Amino acid sequence: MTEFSAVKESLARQAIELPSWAFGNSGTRFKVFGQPGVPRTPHEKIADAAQVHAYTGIAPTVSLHIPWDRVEDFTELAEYAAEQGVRLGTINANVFQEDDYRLGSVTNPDPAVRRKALDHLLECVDVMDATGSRDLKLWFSDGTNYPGQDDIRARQDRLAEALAAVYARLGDDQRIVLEYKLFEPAFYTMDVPDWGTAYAHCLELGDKAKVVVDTGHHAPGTNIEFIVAFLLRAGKLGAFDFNSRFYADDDLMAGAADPFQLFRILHEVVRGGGLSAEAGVAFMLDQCHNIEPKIPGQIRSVLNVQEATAKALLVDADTLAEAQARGDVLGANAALMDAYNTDVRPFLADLRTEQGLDPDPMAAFARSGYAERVAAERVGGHQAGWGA
Ligand code: LRH
Ligand code: MN
Ligand code: MN
Repeated sequence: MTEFSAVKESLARQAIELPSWAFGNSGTRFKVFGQPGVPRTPHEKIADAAQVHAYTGIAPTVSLHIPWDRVEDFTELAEYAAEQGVRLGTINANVFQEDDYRLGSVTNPDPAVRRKALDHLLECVDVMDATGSRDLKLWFSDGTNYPGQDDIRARQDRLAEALAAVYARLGDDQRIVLEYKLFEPAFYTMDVPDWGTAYAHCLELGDKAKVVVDTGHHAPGTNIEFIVAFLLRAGKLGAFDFNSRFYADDDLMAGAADPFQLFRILHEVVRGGGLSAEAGVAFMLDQCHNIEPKIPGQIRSVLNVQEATAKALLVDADTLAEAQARGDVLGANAALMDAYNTDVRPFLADLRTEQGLDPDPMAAFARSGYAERVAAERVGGHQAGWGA
């Protein structure tokens, strides 16, 4: 078994990006449950995200969603984030919440709607220039509900055209990260339904286009770690949207539904060198906390990803490779399971103490009184913009 001390350095460098929308009220299409103290502004979402970083030490950036987080002055928002001890990260474009997008955004049959959607994507690159963000995350709700509704090929052409226009606008250090999703809101075809489609478009675009793996966006039973291994090997894994699912795109806390799957994914990340800065993989959460308190929900999720990463780093790569080379099926499987079955929580608690953090972030946040304070100060918090 790999020594704990050997994994410390990698863990200390780990960074998990938080979604601003996880801090606002959210729900299903049946009900949004309001919670006391939820943020009313992008600034307040950032202040809440900074709490997660303060107690875990590994969540230094916040991802924005435009227009949910639109402000007059993004440079000022970036400065505010820095004052709170965090940075602004990925910019998520939103071309899925206007009546005009009923039949799609960049793949809409109407050129005027396509132009409007493209203008929004280009505006998001302007935002990135102001915030210093590297990545533009593109997820399209585009698709069709009925056979024959629109021409599948033509929609691919329109998609490729829009992506090329955004790609041409990117600065040298900026990237497109393209997210796929099997279904929803479209139920017959999605225009980017799977990693193969996303990968093909990214290949055509070039080096600054990579694929996003949102763990909730696959058919049940899909081997996500295979996709991760493939994309990393091809240099095309750009980012994760981590969350858990039992049924569809549930957006539950990462590692809650299937911690073993999260471990298997992170094992492939470690195996493929995906934790290194050079790999350029962004590790993000994409979650909504509909019934649980939001800041603790984010802290728990970050800790779940950290635990899975620690276990993945504990895999004895030599023992595993030797067993694989011998064709020792059970030995190889045992090498993996030994690491998964290790309780890393005491080790991570020690690591936090060494870093000057409280060993128990959940308890420390609860003791801090922050939740009570913002509940008293903030009245009329906003829905995150998702669900309902
Ligand atoms: C789509 C998605 C995408 C959106 C987010 C709110 O289901 O995963 O990443 O930006 O949810
Ligand atoms: Mn997502
Ligand atoms: Mn999703």
